[in-house]
Amino acid sequence: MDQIDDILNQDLDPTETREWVESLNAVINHDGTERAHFLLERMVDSTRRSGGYLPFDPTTEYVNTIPPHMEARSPGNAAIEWRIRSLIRWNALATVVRANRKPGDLGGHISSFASSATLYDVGFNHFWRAPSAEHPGDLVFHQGHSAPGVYARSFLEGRITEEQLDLFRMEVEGKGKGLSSYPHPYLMPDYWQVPTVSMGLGPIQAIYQAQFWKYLEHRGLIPKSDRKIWCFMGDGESDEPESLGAISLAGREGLDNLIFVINCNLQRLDGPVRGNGKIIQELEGVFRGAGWNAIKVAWGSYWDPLLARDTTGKLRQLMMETVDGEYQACKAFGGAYTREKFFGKYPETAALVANMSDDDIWRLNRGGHDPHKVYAAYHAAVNTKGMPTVVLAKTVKGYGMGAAGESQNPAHNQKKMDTDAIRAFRDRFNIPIPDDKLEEVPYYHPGKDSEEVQYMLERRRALGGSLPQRRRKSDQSFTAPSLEAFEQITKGTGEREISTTMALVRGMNLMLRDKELGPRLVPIVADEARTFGMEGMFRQIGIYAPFGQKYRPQDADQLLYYREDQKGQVLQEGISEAGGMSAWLAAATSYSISNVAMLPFFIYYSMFGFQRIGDLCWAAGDMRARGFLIGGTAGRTTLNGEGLQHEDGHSHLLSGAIPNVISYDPTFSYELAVILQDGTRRMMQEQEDVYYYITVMNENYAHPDLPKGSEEGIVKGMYLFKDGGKAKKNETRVQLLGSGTILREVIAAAELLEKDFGVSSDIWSVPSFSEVRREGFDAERWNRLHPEATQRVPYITGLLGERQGPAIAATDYVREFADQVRAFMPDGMRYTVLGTDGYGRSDSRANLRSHFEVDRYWIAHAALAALAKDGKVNAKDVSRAIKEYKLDVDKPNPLYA
Ligand SMILES: Cc1ncc(C[n+]2csc(CCOP(=O)(O)OP(=O)(O)O)c2C)c(N)n1
Ligand SMILES: [Mg+2]
Repeated sequence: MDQIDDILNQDLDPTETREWVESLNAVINHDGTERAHFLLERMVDSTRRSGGYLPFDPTTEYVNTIPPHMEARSPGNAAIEWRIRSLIRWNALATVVRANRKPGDLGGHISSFASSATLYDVGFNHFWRAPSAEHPGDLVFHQGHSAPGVYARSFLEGRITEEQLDLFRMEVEGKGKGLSSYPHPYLMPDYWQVPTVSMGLGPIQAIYQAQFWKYLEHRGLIPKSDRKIWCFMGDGESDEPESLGAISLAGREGLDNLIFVINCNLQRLDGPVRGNGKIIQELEGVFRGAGWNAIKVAWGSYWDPLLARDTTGKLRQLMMETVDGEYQACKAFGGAYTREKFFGKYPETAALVANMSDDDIWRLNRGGHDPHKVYAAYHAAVNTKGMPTVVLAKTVKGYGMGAAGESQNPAHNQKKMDTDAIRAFRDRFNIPIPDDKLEEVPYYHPGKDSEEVQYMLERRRALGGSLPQRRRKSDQSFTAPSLEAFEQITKGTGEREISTTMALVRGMNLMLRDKELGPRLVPIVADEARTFGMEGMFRQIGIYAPFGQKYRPQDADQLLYYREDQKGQVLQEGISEAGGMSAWLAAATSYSISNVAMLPFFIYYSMFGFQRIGDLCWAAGDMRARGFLIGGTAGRTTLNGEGLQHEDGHSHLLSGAIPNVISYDPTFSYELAVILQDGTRRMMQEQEDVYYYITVMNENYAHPDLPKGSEEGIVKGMYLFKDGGKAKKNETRVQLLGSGTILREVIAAAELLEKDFGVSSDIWSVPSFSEVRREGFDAERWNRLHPEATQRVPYITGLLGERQGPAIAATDYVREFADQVRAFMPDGMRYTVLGTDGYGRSDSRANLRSHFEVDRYWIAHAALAALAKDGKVNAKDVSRAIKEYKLDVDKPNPLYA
């Protein structure tokens, strides 16, 4: 940077410089700025060609990007809008302060919204369209901590009652009327559309939403429109890798339906965001470099005359030199301080404010608090073509809170205000609350017929209705294909060996053939389509490319060539699981956000799913996403050669923790078919707000036919795969349970037990230990609450109730996974769980299964050990198994190995 500054700041011949600048000004006046820009680019090109080193300077002066004479003027009534904004500010503050006076330590935030009130108001009053017959509606990602301000607006609009404001953060007591702490569609399904409070998730989702809207347009699923996505975020939030990690995609794909508004109040939770630098400049450089249109809104209108009088350029220089920590101090300490420490630095700048009072200096506002500047920026943003826009608005954290928080380091968590601070706030915003009522901090509503409310309502009517609002169901439902349509994968494969991954791809292909549903499928990959054998889809349905394929692909003469297409159906998101997941989220919530139900499949390495992008998966539940997440190459020992970082033995524990995720670990292709069919029915036909996590494996083996009548059990998560028949008297019997590929080891263990020890088995396939556990606890809870009613029998208890012997479960997941159902084992039935606890490593599947003690021998041995404990066989039999199966009893526990 120093080098750039040196080069740019050296002036060998100021007179010559002035002449050039004058010529340029002449061009600007005569032919406009675009012509001037053209000439400059030509000159830069010419210098470069002569070998000149021209460093790229990604930033511009520290002033507003839009000069005053280019500002679009707001058609609104500025005075009424100020009144409305003040009322909203007051009610937001009252909501939080009152909540904090209640028992329960409810918390809440004032200072984030205090800094962004104008940024929201201008949007609500003039830009954001609700869905209506005329328009599909914009989508706004609100900064999570600004929620009280959004509620306060809805209160004035009459959508939220005073009683509800008093139930802020009291969603249990509120029984459906409470207001959630932050935007949560799960808890307020008619209101919030997107959850944002986990920093970074809003911005990355917004980018992929914008991409997905273009995708829907290109594929002809929605008409082209000028609808926009507005994403608000904090300047501190921009440090999250998710916030900025995908911005180059938006630039590359020219997402002009996307607008970021970054509330640059220069502070985060603990203190300054860039005390020793300037966050706005930094972000400007980053976004411009990524192909965005960056609009800085640093200074409010009161600065315009000063800047106009800054003929020496000293004020601009000072603005550039001053760091954010100092800017923050100016707002904290007031006009006199600012005169001395800021303007006082140079005689020229001191002179500029010599005739102004300290109060006048204090009133020199920041751009983000000036509705005119904000309007102009938004106006430019919505009219920008071919690129996304970021509005970098400079604001004051805790604006209006005075000594109670304004520009103070601890402002973020300030939620209590004493009566003096509240009085000052009331006076500053002119709220008609009498002194004797101040103590209560009452809400203030000017009445439905007041000028303010009428104005607000008229504005919202003109923009299609109130916001936020969320659609619960899409108008169109789809009939899921019947199970017969999946015949190719419900039928056994005979001798042929395939993996469940291949079965899944076949299943998707069968669904793609469905005339109605097929076009709604959205296959999503993060550069792993070949890993999962999906490359056939490249040619067949094409890879989405917003500008089409501009080159002849290297493999063009092959059948399955790499075909990119503007109408492509596959979303290839490159090596970004967060990107793939965000795209999936956009598709999975399209039923709500665009009234176009889609059925996304995101297929990824299971290890890089819930573990790596778990917070997005959690947000997916919050958003009531519907779709399939497919954890490929799953299982700690099934993905054999890849080793510790790749071998997943726990993603099911993570997915199982998300309430509306239905998880399965199927073994056979027919199980997968039943799950796909049922999932499609629930999500696309019944429009249930659930999503599916299915693990599929890359081990090839033969698959049997769908056993008659097993469909219901598969869906419930457990069914009898092989009945050992009616147990004879004195027969030794075990119950063997398993899922995924390890079920095959379980089946083999049953043969060993029969052959070597005369022990017979009933074999249970348990495609979802997680669902079986949920049902079990649900029944148990119900029974506890209804002690005198006929008691419910948990599903698994019922299945195993009449059966004999100890039960042994083995899976390719950690023990906890199969252990989930322990509580529901019939009384007296011993339960042993084998699993793959410990770090994975690379080796053959056989060696890994031996290492983790989940192969047929270890399972047979565990069964005998359990039988011995039950007194059904002797300890000697167990020793014989150890010897015959060559089990190393001294090997370390794989958990610690
Ligand atoms: C992922 C995540 N980490 C931490 C937090 C806790 N947190 C909430 S607000 C905040 C500071 C936000 O600062 P900024 O983004 O600048 O927003 P502002 O309130 O200043 O507008 C933090 C750290 C969070 N919500 N999400
Ligand atoms: Mg901030």
